Amino acid sequence: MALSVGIVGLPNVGKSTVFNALTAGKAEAANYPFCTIDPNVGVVPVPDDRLKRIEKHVKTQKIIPAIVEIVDIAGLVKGASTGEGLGNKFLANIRETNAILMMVRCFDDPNVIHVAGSVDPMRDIEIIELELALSDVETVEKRLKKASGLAKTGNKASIVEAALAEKVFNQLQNGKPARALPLSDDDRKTVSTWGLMTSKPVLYCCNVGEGDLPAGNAWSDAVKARAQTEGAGVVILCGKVEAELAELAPEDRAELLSSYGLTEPALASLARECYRLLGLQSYFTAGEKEVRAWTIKKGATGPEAAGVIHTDFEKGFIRAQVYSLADLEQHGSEAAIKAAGKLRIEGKEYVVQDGDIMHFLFNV
Ligand SMILES: Nc1nc2c(ncn2[C@@H]2O[C@H](COP(=O)(O)OP(=O)(O)OP(=O)(O)O)[C@@H](O)[C@H]2O)c(=O)[nH]1
Ligand SMILES: [Mg+2]
Repeated sequence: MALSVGIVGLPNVGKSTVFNALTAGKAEAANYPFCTIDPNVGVVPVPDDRLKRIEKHVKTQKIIPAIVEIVDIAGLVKGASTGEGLGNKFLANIRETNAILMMVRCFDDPNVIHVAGSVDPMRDIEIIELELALSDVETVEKRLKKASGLAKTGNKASIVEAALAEKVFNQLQNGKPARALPLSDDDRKTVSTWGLMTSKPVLYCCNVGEGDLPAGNAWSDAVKARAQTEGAGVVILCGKVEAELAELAPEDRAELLSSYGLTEPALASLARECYRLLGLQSYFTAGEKEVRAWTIKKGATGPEAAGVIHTDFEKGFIRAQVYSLADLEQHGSEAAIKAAGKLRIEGKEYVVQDGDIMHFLFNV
C-alpha cells in the first residue's frame, strides 16, 4: 500500500530540512528494513506508544512500527502552473502523491531569503493554492470537453459527469480548491479519481523559529485559524530544532526537548498526522518473534487486514482471534484473556478496529 504524502510549499520554507530529519532513520526505525526508494522519497516510521505497551506483556525479539511514505518536492513559485521555475515538473510530482503536507514559513531569519520578500504565511498559502488550482483547471477542462461531447449523444453517465466537471471547473477558475466545494459523497468519490491536486487532503506544517516553541507565534496562529475553517490539521515545529534532535539517539534527546518545552520531537506527531491524513490505521500482531503494527485503510475487514501480511491469508481466511490493548493490560497475557472469555472470534465481515491485536486462522 504505497500511499504517500508530498511536502509542498514555496522555496526555502524548510521542506528538505524537515524531510531529512524525518528520514534520518534513528533508533525508532532500527528494526525496520528500510529502503531508500529515491533521494526524494523517504520511508518514515510512525511512532506509536501502543507498541511499547504491548511489549510490556508480550516478550518479543523486535518491535516493528508502521511506516508512511513522504516525498520531498521542490519549491513552487508564482507562475508554476504556466511552467515558471520547472513548475510543470514539480506539479507532476505533487499529482502523484495522495495527500499534501503544506509547509509554511513562520520564522523570521534575515539569512534565509524569502522568495516573496517577507514572511507572510497566509499570502504564501494563497500563492500555492492558486497555482495548484490553475493547474487543476486544465485537467478538469479536458474532462469537461470530453464529457460534454459524449453528453450530446445522450449518454446518461456523461451528462452527469459534465455537470459535475462544470461545477468543479468554476470553483477552480475562482482560484479555490476542489476540496472546498460542497459535494455529495458520490460526487466526491468521482472527483477523487480525476487526479486533482486541490482535492487531496491537506495538513499544514508551520515552521516557526526556535524561540516560538512549543505553541507557535502570531503567524502560525493565523494558519491555525485558516486550517480550522477548512477542517484541516496543523503541526507546529522548528525545522532547525528537529534537525538537531534527529541527530541524537532518542535517549539523549530529553535535555534539548525540555529546553524547548517539548515532550517528544514534533516529527513524531507529524508522522502520525500524515498517517491519519492518508486514512490509514494500524492493527497489531504480537508474538515472540515480533510485535508489529500493520497498516490498513479505515473500514478494512478481517480478510483484507490479513491480506496485508500475505495474500494467502486473505484468500484462505477462516476467522480471526481478536483482543484489545485494554484487555491485555487488564489480564496481562493472551492466555489470561482467553481464560476470562475476552478473546473474540471474528469472521469475514468483521471491520477491524484501530488498535486491535489479532491472530489469523486460515487454510491454503
Ligand atoms: N532559521 C531557520 N532556518 C531554517 C529553518 N528550517 C530551514 N531553515 C533554513 O532555510 C533554508 C532553506 O531550507 P530548505 O529545507 O532547504 O528549504 P526547502 O523548502 O526545501 O527549499 P526548496 O527545496 O528550495 O524549495 C536553509 O538555509 C535552512 O537551513 C528553521 O526552522 N529556522
Ligand atoms: Mg528542498
